Amino acid sequence: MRQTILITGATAGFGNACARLFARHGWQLILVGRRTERLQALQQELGDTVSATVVLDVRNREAVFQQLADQPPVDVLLNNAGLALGLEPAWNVDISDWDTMIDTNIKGLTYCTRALLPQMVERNSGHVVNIGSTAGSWPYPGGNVYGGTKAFVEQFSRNLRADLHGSAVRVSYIAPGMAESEFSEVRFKGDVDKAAQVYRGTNPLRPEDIAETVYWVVNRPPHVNINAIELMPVQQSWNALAVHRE
Ligand code: NDP
Ligand code: 8X3
Repeated sequence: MRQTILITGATAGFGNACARLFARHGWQLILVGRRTERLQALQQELGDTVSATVVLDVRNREAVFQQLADQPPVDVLLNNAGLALGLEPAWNVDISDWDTMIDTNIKGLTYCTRALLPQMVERNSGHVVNIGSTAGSWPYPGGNVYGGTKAFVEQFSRNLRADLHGSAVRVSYIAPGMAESEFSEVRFKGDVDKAAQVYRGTNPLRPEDIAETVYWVVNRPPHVNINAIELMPVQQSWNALAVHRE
């Protein structure tokens, strides 16, 4: 029987690349996102590998529980929907940007997990894959709440595993570094020139690289749980700790 993956944030970037890759491998897809026309276009392109498209804002708790409860059991939940907003220092940020990141990256991800986990536990089968970020482990100026939300995702993933101890349900955390997608356009609120500067002169990760990683993680034998993976473009690494001198 064909396996089913539910992908949040399927309308762009990593989620879109995952939809295409899993479709190529014969999986059934349930595609979630806010942009109806993009979901419809993807469904048209991928044909009957798409079992359903769900127009859903993951921040809306009631809608998440209502709409995901209507879906058939899934083998994989890919919690990918998320965003960064702004790169301002903490004392300058627009507080509503912090709310949006917390509501999406933390609360939305927990709602989707809570909505789908019971059927996985009941069937003693399933896999939750959470997309975090290197920003969850490695701080940078302006990363403030975005990095904080991704640190939450990592620790939440580990704690889920603790809750699921003794069951066959798997949980994995994937932390990509710099990847070219709509991410920076969203972060800089539509400023495409500023977004392009992020990737200028580099060979960043592509959404397809993340899709390959997700596909590998969920296709390990059932007795193997990949706890966490961090990946970066070769051109990205760390800098020395900052020291301010008088
Ligand atoms: P994109 O901006 O290209 O895609 C983000 C996706 O999330 C879109 O499909 C968007 O769909 C969806 N989304 C955003 N908010 C909501 C919401 N409230 N409800 C439902 N869906 C939502 O970014 P990426 O593909 O790059 O990012 C995917 C994930 O990877 C994010 O969690 C991001 O934080 C993380 N990440 C990105 C990195 C990068 O450098 N690009 C690196 C590390 C992690 P729609 O607008 O239609 O709702
Ligand atoms: C996205 C990667 O470095 O822009 O999570 O935070 S970074």
